[in-house]
Amino acid sequence: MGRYTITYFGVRGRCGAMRIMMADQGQEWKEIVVDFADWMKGDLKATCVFGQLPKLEDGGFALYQSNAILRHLGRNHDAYGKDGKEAALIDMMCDGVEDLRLKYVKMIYQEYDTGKDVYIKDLPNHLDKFEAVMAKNKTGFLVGDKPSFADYSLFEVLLNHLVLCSSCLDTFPSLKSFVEKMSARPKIKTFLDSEAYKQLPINGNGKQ
Ligand code: 6SG
Repeated sequence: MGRYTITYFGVRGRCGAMRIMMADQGQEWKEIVVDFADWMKGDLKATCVFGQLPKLEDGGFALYQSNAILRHLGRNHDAYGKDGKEAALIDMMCDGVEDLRLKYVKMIYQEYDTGKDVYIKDLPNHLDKFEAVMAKNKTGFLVGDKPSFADYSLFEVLLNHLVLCSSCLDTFPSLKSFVEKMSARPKIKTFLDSEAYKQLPINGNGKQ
């Protein structure tokens, strides 16, 4: 077993990107899967800084908030840019992905039946921003010339959107190529092909 432990529900949810990142960075990690009935007892919730999961343990160090966890992994595994400016741009892109992720989560959990079609129709107005950055950088990554935690977050959110709408990247060649190349990275491919990944639903309410 490696240095990391993830405590989370049995979904991809807010752990999708960090798992892909750990896999690609050659890390092994332990999963503690919490079922909802246990969670409702409240004992674990009471120990969480914001009363929520995921939790990452790095040795004896505990961390909450999925994007803080991605940043921590970025620092640990040299996936946070080569200097302060690159790091700032990576932060900016991660926050941009978070804005899209929040819209997606709201649609999935609150308005799937009534809002899915409108969401898909509006999606190009969000994806085009990432397409422009990816096309401009020309390296196949958002910032610099190797994957940062923001790339893993974008990649994972795009995989989820391809499940929602399989044609959503057809008009975005740089994003399409990004997804193909990330999917083909050997350690990512092995992880995405694993039962451990495939058996987990994307979201906690069964919608996708
Ligand atoms: C839910 O929202 O999975 N954490 C969630 N929910 C439980 O009591 N800003 C932070 C971050 O880390 C957001 C954390 C996030 O980025 S993630 C949490 O802790 C709580 O608040 C989405 C997810 N949902 C699935 C799930 C399984 C058990 C509880 C939530 C399905 C939905 C409700 C019951 C079963 Fe369910």
